[in-house]
Amino acid sequence: MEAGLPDRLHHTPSTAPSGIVHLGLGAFFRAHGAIFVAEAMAASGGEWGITGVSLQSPGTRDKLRPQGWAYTALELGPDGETEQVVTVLRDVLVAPEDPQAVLDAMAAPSVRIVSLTVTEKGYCHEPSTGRLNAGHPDIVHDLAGPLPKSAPGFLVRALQARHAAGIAPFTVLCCDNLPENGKVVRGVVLDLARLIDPDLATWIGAEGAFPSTMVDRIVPATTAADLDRLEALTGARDAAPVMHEPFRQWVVEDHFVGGERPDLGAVGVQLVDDVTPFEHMKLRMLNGTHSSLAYLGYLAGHETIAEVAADPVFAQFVDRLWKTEIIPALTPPPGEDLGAYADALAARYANPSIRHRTWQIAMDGSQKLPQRILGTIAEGRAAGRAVPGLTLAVAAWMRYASGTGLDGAAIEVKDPMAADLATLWRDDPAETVAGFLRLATVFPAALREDAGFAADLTAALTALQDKGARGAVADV
Ligand code: CS2
Repeated sequence: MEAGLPDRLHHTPSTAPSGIVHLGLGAFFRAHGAIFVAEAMAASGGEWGITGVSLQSPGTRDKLRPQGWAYTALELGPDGETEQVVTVLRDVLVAPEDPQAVLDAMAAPSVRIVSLTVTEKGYCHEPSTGRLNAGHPDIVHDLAGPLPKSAPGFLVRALQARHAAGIAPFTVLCCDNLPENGKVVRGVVLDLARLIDPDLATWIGAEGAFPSTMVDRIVPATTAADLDRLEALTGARDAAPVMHEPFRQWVVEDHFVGGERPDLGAVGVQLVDDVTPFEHMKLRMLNGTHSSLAYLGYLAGHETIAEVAADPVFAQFVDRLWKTEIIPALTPPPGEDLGAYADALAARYANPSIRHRTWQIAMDGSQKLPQRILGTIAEGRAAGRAVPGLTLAVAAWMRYASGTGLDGAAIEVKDPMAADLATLWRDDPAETVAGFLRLATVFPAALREDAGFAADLTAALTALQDKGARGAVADV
């Protein structure tokens, strides 16, 4: 053990005011955006320390507080591990305990950016349309009083406080895996603001900034075994470290209120005018195959993506998804070669040091499928291109969402629509498919009304039942 290592986890945080408030302080942000911001400050200065906000539970705050908000980020390479201590957090707040403290932090003049990783479901929007779901219980709550629960509620009420105090709005920097994520969050914020105060909505629309971003780094959930391994490696017991792969990418539209942002360009962030082609590439090539491998791999008995990638039947399947079903529907972003991107993804999936559970990726399928898989299927079908692999992945999601695996074992389905989805399973695959295709918040109209798609999905579901997941994958 090196002398002094444990002390690094008893950091004394800076008392300088934060420049960023981050909503949704999960492992992903701590292993991605927070590290980029820390590096940008180290490279070029600026007061960009971060106040993290947990929107649900106090766990992360309670673990990080005794460490002065410092934590270890452990990079898991195929050939070894590298650790660094990240000290960019200045404070952590827990929204349900004190929503006013969160609003006060967001309304502080020093704060120029509010970034978010609140997962797809955190925007309270309808995945198939991108509009605010005004009937969402948290939105109903947020309309009824000034202390919000939802992420859109916090954004609108904090912007309202800034407007009243004559302070410029903050830039809203969405870092979730949604297509045109800046536009989505702008849309829900304006929809909600209009319901509260139309003048506020006009001000936000005119003065605010909602750059879209593409974020990428594989960050599996930290396990108890990780905590022990890290302690053996460093001699320090970190209560809340994060685990991540070496690869990282962040593409950001350079549109910030007053041009105020950390010097992200100095640390490898790609600042672009239009992030859309990068988002499509990443959401469809990475997340689309991640979800496909998660449902099919889980049903085949594979616990992690690395295990799936090591199975030659699945390796060939994912290669086919990229080359024949996904890439043909994409426009390459400037400077990217999609074939090389696919090869790099295959290597990232195969990294044996990353234990990314299929079950973790399978979560929240109803919120993820539209942008990851269903858009590619709809465009492929409209262009007369066969998409049997992605169709099989949708069938696997339906089986997964039924709550019972192909082996008859119960599945713990985590999804905001889990209860509804569980009622859709029938003995007759055609009836199951018909029930799922009525889900207007998940399936775009083009697929709901496509009898050919219903027939292909029914055949895929039948193949899964008859041949098992691995057998059906082998026969695509
Ligand atoms: C994964 C993503 O859990 C999931 O749904 O597909 O978290 C994925 O690992 C990241 O988007 C990679 O950047």
